[in-house]
Amino acid sequence: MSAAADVAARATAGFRQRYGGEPAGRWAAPGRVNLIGEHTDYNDGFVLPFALPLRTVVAAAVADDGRWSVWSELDDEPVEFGPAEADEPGRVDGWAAYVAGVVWALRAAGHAVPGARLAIASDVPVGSGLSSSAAIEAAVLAALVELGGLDLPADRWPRLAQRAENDYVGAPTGIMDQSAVIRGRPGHALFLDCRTEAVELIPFDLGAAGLAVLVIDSHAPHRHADGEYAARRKSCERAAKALGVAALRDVATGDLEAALARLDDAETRRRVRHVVTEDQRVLDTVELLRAGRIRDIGPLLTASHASMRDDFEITVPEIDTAVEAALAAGAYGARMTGGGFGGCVLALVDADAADAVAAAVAAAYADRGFTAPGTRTVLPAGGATRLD
Ligand code: GAF
Repeated sequence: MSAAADVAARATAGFRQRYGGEPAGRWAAPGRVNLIGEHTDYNDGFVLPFALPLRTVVAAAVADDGRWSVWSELDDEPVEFGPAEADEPGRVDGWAAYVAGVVWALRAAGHAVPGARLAIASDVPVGSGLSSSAAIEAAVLAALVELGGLDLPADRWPRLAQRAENDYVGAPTGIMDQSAVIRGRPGHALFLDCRTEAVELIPFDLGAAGLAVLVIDSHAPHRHADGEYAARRKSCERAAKALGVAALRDVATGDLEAALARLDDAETRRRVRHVVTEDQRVLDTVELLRAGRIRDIGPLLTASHASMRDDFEITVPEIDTAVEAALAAGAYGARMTGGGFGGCVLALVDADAADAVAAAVAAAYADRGFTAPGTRTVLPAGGATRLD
């Protein structure tokens, strides 16, 4: 059985075991990596993520009592909640908060959400920075929209799922992850303008170019990731205010030096420099990909990493070690992907060199006494969908 079929079978088996009977359908949403454009989304800037072939599957059916019951492989017993808990952000916590958050966001937008029984299985690793939470949000959203016959076109799902995360769960994230896992398409990276939500699918045919993206899970524990993320976001918002712009996206690359000269503390200058240069690197990467020059994006990926390490200060030793080892082993470029303080690194490599690069990273980890990394090659996959 393929990995995708296996996770779907696990969701169905979970449904039958917990609730009895058959689900009305199964809906899936993937994890994501971000090729480039980190911490630019909440600055109204540009990102270039793609959906992963790792998926979360929800097997679901309407519940006539108007309540929600949700089981996942992460727990033995289902979590249950009704409209009262769903309408009060924070009342449901843990992984089930992402489900309650979607119910809340739908109801807050005026939709008549049907009660439902849901069973969730997933191949998206939790805590690796591959957006396991956005995958849950998107799969549950797809299920509830269809079960309830709700009038909600898919291009409005990312903002709604983001509200679930921001306002119900309480994580001040941007719109990248939800967009990637909903709007991603096979063979393409998703070039997203986070201000307008305009999307362009950029062909990213690694196989035809003899290339691979190696995703290296640093297995580094997330250290204070939530607080540090919120602090970075606040710092960017303060800087935008000080510069008299709506968001840092409005600082043009050519105006960066003048803008930096107007800021009086060095840390804020570093934060602003990261965001403004990172937006430009996304645009440059898109230009190269449009021209079919995939290998040439390598230096931009590596420059993005240096900017996250030195200016945004969101990397950790395990992450920097993975990047350095991958580059030393011949990767065209490598960078941390996601919010930071752990999570994954991606490296652009020749397909036939992927194993050697993975082995070099593992050896560097062993030398430094780090927990062994996880490695896998990935291709861009499709976004949230109904399976059957
Ligand atoms: C996390 C957030 F959820 C995204 O919105 C984004 O800000 C990312 O970190 C950093 O680019 O994944």
